[in-house]
Amino acid sequence: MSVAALIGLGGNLGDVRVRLEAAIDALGAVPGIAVTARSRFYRTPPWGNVDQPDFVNAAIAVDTSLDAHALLDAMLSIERAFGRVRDGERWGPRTLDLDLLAYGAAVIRDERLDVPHPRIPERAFVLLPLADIAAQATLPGMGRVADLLARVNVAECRVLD
Ligand code: A4P
Ligand code: MG
Repeated sequence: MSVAALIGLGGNLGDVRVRLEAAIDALGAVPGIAVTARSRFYRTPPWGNVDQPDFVNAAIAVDTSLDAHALLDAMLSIERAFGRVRDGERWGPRTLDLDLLAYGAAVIRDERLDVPHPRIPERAFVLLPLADIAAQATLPGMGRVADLLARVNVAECRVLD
């Protein structure tokens, strides 16, 4: 059985776009993960801790035979492989951040996973790329991506060509 999942990608240190492309390829190479759609790349102002460089963000859709925790493990090992350094600063600069935004229609709240990712509705940097690939998708408990996007400020976000 395969499940359609949505993954957000971001980073703001080094050549982020090249790294995001490579991370998407690496995800697609994992047995049990097939990339089915990818968004454009966006330059976005930092959210949370604003005293850091702009981010590049994107989103992909995958079909996966992995359960949600195994998918998270694959994402975390790709983050590590691409050199993310966790210095404990929440919302601080990072080379690569992969968030599991949605896993089918599942609602998961345990010590390792919060799905749908709880901060999606307040984040233009997630919703803008997500709308490229899943505008009509309904996130459990949150609503339709296009409706959520209409409620956030995207003024300072730019598509990269
Ligand atoms: N975890 C729980 N739920 C999930 C999920 N749905 N997806 C757990 C991924 N991980 C999930 O993650 C810590 C732990 O969260 C994981 O080991 C997993 O078990 P983390 O990535 O180290 O935490 P974090 O990223 O430092 O914190 P947080 O709150 O997840 O930050 P975000 O949400 O990743 O935000 N501004 C712009 N413009 N663009 C960005 O991409 N990103 C951040 C980071 C801040 N500001 C940004 C951006
Ligand atoms: Mg994260």
